[in-house]
Amino acid sequence: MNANGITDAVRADFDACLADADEGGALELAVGLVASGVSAEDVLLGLVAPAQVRVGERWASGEWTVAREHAATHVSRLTVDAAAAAAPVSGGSPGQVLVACGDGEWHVLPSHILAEVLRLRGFQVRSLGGSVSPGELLSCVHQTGPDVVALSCTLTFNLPHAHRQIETCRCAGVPVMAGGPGFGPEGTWAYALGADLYAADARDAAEALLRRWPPVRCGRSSVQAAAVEEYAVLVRRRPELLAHLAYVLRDVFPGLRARSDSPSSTDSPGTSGSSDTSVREHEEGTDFLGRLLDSLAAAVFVDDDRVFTGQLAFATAYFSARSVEPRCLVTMTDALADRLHGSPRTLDTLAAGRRSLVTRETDSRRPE
Ligand code: B12
Repeated sequence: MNANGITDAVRADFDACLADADEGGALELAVGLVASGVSAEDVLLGLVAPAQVRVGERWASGEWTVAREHAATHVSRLTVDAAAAAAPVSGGSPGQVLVACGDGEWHVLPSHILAEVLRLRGFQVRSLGGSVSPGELLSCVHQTGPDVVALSCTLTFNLPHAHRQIETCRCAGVPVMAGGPGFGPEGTWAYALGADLYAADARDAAEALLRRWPPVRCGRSSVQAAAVEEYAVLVRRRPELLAHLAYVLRDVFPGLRARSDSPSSTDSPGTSGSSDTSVREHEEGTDFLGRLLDSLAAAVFVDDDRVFTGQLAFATAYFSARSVEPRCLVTMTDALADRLHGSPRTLDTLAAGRRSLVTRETDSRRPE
C-alpha cells in the first residue's frame, strides 16, 4: 500500500482496464477510490499518470499498436475527468491560469491532468488543448487576462516552439510557468528559454503557485543569436536534408526504399504506383527522420547536446525493438555532417550524437 492509498493491486487492475479499453471498469475503479477517501489528485497523479508511462513503454517496445495506445489514452482521459468531477473543489480562487501546449505538441493529457489538479486546488483554469500557435495564445491572453500561462512540453524537439510561446507571453506581460519532460532535467531548458517558473509535476505546480501568488516575471532567455542563426539554417534546409537522408538511408531504414530511388524524387503520394502501405511506411519513415532533424535543430537552439543525444537514445531503443539496425543512425549523423560544413555548432552536436551512438553500441556488445 502506498501513502496515497493506491495499492499495487489497484494499479494492476487499472492497467488491465487500459489494456482492454474498458472504460466502465476504469471509471468505476477511479470513482470508487475517490468515494473511499483517496484524493482525486492522488488518483490522477498516483494512478493515471504512471499508468500512462507504462502505456508509452508498451507502445515503444512494439508490444502495443498505436491504436491500442490511443484506446488506452482515451480511457485515461475519461478517468481523469470522472475522478476530478467526483471530488470537492477547494474553496477560494487565488486567480486565473491559462494552460496551453506549444505549437506541434499533441500530448494533451499531461496538460489536462495539470489543469484538473489546479482546478481542484481552487484555481480558475482555462485549457487550450494541444498545439497552440503563438498568435492563438496571444489572442487568448488578451481576451481572458490570465495571471499566469502554464506551458506544457513533452517532446524536446518542440523547445524552439515553446520559446516563441514564452516570448509571446513576455511581450504580453504575463509570467510563464513551464512543465513537462520536454523541458529537461529540473526544467533546465525551460529556464534557458526564459520561463519564470518550472514545476516537475502538477502537485509541485499547485504548491509553488499557492506559496507565492501571484507569480512574477523574472525569467530571461539565454538563447544566443548565433544558435538561432544555425537553427534557422536547419529549418530552411529541412526539406533538402530530409530528402538526402531518405536517399542515403533507403536500404536500411524501414519504408524508405520504395520512394527514395533518386534524391530529387518529387512524386506525390499515389503517382509512383506504390501501394498505400508503402506510401504510409515511407511517410512514417520520413516523419521519424524529420523528428531526428528537429531534435538536432532544437539541441542547437538551446545549445545543449543532450536534446539530440536523448532523441538518439530513444531512436536506438525504438529500432532495436523493431529489428532495425541502430547503426543506420551513425550513417545519418555522418550524412548530415557532410552537408553542414558551414554550421560549427551543428557539427559539434552531430559529433556528440555520433559519440553517444558508438558508446551505446560498444556497451551493448560487452558481455554482461
Ligand atoms: C498518449 C501519448 C501520445 C498521444 C497523446 C494523446 C493525448 N491526448 O495526450 C499521441 C498519440 C498524440 C502521441 C503522439 C506522439 N508520441 Co507520444 N506518448 C504518449 C504517452 C503514452 C502518454 C502521455 C501521457 O499522457 N503521459 C502522462 C502524463 C501525466 O505525463 P507527464 O509528462 O508526467 O505529466 C506530468 C508532468 O510532466 C507535469 N506537466 C506536464 N505538463 C506540464 C505543464 C506545466 C506548466 C507544469 C507545471 C507541469 C506539467 O505534470 C503532469 C502531471 O503531474 C507517452 C508516454 C509517457 N511517458 O508519458 C508517449 C511519449 C511521450 N510519446 C512519444 C512519442 C515518440 C510520440 C510521437 C513522436 C510518436 C509518433 N508519431 O511517432 C508522437 C508525437 C506527437 C506530437 N507531435 O506531439 C515518446 C517520446 C519519446 C521521445 N524521447 O521522443 C513517449 C515517451 C513514448 C515512449 N515511451 O517512447 N503520444
